Amino acid sequence: MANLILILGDQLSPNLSALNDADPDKDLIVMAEVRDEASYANHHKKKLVFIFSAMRHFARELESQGWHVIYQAYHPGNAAQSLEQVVRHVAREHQPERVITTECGEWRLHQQICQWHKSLGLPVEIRTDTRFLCTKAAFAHWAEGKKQLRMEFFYREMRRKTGLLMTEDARPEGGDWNYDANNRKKWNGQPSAPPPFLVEPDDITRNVIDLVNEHFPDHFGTTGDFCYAVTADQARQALAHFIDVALPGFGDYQDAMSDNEDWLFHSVLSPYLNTGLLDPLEVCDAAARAWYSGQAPLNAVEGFIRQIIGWREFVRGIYWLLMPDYAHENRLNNTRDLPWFYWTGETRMRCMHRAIDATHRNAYAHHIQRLMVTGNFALLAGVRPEAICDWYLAVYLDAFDWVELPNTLGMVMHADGGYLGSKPYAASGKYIQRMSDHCQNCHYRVQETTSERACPFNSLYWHFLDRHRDAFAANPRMTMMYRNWDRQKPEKQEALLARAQWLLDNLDQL
Ligand code: FAD
Ligand code: DLZ
Repeated sequence: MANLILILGDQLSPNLSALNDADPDKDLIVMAEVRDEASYANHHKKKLVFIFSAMRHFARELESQGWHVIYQAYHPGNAAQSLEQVVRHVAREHQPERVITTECGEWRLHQQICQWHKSLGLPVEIRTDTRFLCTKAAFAHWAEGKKQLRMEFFYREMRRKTGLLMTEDARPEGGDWNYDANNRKKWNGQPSAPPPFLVEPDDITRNVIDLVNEHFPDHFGTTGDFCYAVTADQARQALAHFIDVALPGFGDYQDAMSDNEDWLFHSVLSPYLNTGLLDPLEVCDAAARAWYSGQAPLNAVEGFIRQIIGWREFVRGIYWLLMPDYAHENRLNNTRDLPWFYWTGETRMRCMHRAIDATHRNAYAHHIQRLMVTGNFALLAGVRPEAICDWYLAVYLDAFDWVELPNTLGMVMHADGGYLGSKPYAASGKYIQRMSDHCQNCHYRVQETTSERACPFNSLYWHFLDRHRDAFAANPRMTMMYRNWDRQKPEKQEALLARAQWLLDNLDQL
């Protein structure tokens, strides 16, 4: 036996670097469903089903290509309940020369794997994850010496590097790098929201659903109506479906929210990208082709590609550049616990209820729900970054530390001082009213600020600005907000702060 190749649950790619130069006749692949990985967060039941089922399908595919795969299916009675224990058992039995793996996506696990050579008494080779456009080293090089790291400039580098939406003389197609200003329409029901892409669970998935229901009954969410892709072929069909039916509206309605529609014009491809079922360049190429063939407008295609080669790569770069200290940042000194309704959805705030309810049913909420509803509320309420990060890591199908942490701690909570945005995304109920129809169905009144039925986001927004004056008053992008606050009469300010304080003291009753 030559090498033991460990493939993790989010490394389901045939071109994984750990498989480079491997020999199916000699080398052994190990994959394992283990309690330690399944239980370190309160993972949504659908996330567990998705990862276990996709792992099982991938293992079967490797076997059909002639690989020798040792696969541990989850069982609470398994002797090995961590990846290290599984690798140790297999290594004892098969005596490999070394262990090979691709760098993982979490600091926690990465630190463990870096120590395995000691506990296993074997060399452990950790290879670069080539499924990203920008390696950790390349990002660190780009960041070096810069006063500020801004996604927009990083994104332009990635456009140049990939040639995506670039003219032959190296200029951005259409003349501009970014068409975001066109991407802020409210959705009023027209054009109608495209149907989601659904996959009927096969025997493998049905078995995993039973397993998760039996062994993880207390985890968040439900396994009911599981309809996600679990193979690369199915994920490619999901991509084709998105390009055909949703991409044309993606740009216009990217920031819109609806009281009735869960998915709107979003791609729902992040789980497949993050587990390796889809390759980011393949996805971006498909979108770019849709523009060149006239199937989708430039604001949609550019916006979509920016999310993938811009934001997705940028947050990963930030994560590896700043960990492990990054996870403990709390620059706004927040101390509040997460309100309980994040787990139950039982709140009379309609936008929060709808976002949490969708999350509970689907293990999915789109970006604006995550950023401007559940995220915005946690920011305004001063929730501890660790508490809200744990929630986001648990509840979404696509959640892995490298992408969840910077989005939550950085973009939403501004706990890192501003790597992900030059000002916090704090907003009052007006924003939610402008971008959705939630407020029409809400117990609270978005036009009111200090009454008993006033939308909680309103006074909490002013309270947030007031209590963080020292941190933000000098920020040129926030001058107008502070001017608006200062213009209000002292009695009004007092009433707003009193209402906000009552809300903060009674968060669980909202
Ligand atoms: P679309 O709207 O269709 O976007 C296309 C693709 O762009 C996505 O599939 C995703 O791969 C990428 N993308 C878009 N925005 C981002 C972003 N900000 N960061 C990284 N990639 C992005 N995304 C995750 O993949 N995993 C997470 O754990 C995660 N946690 C988040 C937590 C918070 C608080 C916020 C505000 C955002 C988070 N995001 C996360 C980013 C974004 O919300 C999701 O990528 C997106 O909602 C996934 O749905 P979609 O595939 O339909 O995306
Ligand atoms: C998230 C997750 C879960 C729930 N279960 C497993 C598992 O049983 N086996 C495995 O190899 N990986 C799992 N993962 C993913 C890891 O916890 C971890 O997030 C990623 O491998 C980091 O790259």
